Amino acid sequence: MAAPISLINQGFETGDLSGWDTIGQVVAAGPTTVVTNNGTNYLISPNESSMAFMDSFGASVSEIESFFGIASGSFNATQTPFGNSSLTNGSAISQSFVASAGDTIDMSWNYAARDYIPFTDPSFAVLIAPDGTTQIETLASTTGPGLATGSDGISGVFSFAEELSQDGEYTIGFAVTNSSDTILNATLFLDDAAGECNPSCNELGSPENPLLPEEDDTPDSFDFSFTVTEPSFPIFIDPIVAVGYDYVVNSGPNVASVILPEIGDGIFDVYGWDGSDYNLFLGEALANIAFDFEPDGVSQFQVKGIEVEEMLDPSDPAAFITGLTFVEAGDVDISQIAITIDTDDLVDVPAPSSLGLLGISLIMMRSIRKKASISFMNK
Ligand SMILES: [Ca+2]
Ligand SMILES: [Ca+2]
Repeated sequence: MAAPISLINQGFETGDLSGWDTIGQVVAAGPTTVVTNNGTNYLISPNESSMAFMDSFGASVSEIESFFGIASGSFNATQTPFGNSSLTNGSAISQSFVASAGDTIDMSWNYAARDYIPFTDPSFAVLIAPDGTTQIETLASTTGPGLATGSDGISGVFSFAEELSQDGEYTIGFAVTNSSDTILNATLFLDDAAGECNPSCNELGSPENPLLPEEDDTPDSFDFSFTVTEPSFPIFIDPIVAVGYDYVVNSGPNVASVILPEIGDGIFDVYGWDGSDYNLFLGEALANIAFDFEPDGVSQFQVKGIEVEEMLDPSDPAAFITGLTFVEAGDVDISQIAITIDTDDLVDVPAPSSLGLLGISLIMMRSIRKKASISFMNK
């Protein structure tokens, strides 16, 4: 049976690092203040009473690679495509465990840089599968890759969560490193779950860390699949901006409420499906306030009323982040389909279109052509 993996001392509540292997500067700690180069203080708090506190010194990067049993140069290889300077020293922690395919592993992390750009000082998650396949993910650094905190920045609490695909012994680990030099060490905090969040808890599906569409998306529809465990807790999804959206649950529980973002005047019109079109006006929704559907929820609805002037360059990756709650728990597959306006008609009522983003670029081309023909006629 697939299940969440429980690591030994996963929450560091023994008050020490028992169950874990470490190299470099790693300790179990209670609430900890990190003072950055510019004098900012970040107070990091554990979940319950203790967490792992990693400082980026005490071992060379090649020693850390040996510690994980991975090839020399593996960490730098994740940074050089971004033009970042070489990694120098740091610390790491790991634990091996036996998993079955389908099991999940989850650790909370929070990164704080003491250094400034261009010193990137990245932090990493490492996951080594039974067949030796090694995943090295950059969690955060001052510049990216990973979450870019900026100089002296902090990431806030994230979850590193993976579904495991193999049977056998895995190793999970984390590392934090300096780049270019060996001073102004970066910090990485680990725990089994988020403690007091500083500056925020960026759980997947939160407004700060919304679910992103699946990679094989068609341009006119953003498709999301996820599991609802707490139906009344909003899950936020983030497609590219448009002027309105249709939301269609392809499978899974009905939507109980929707939370729309602060875009334009922050007032939106919500329409229900009458069996052939979105003709049922359900009411006005205000930004950041949950709009509730009927008790059974709805499997599809439409949001209109995003101002025409908010229709920016379609290549602008501005976001329309939508929060959703559901009537019950379950796996959800939902599409968010862009609505476009034909600006040639100069009407202020959005017209639904299945063309989506493609439609926006076609409309832009058409209006350019129209301008050209007007200037021809004016000659
Ligand atoms: Ca803990
Ligand atoms: Ca540094």
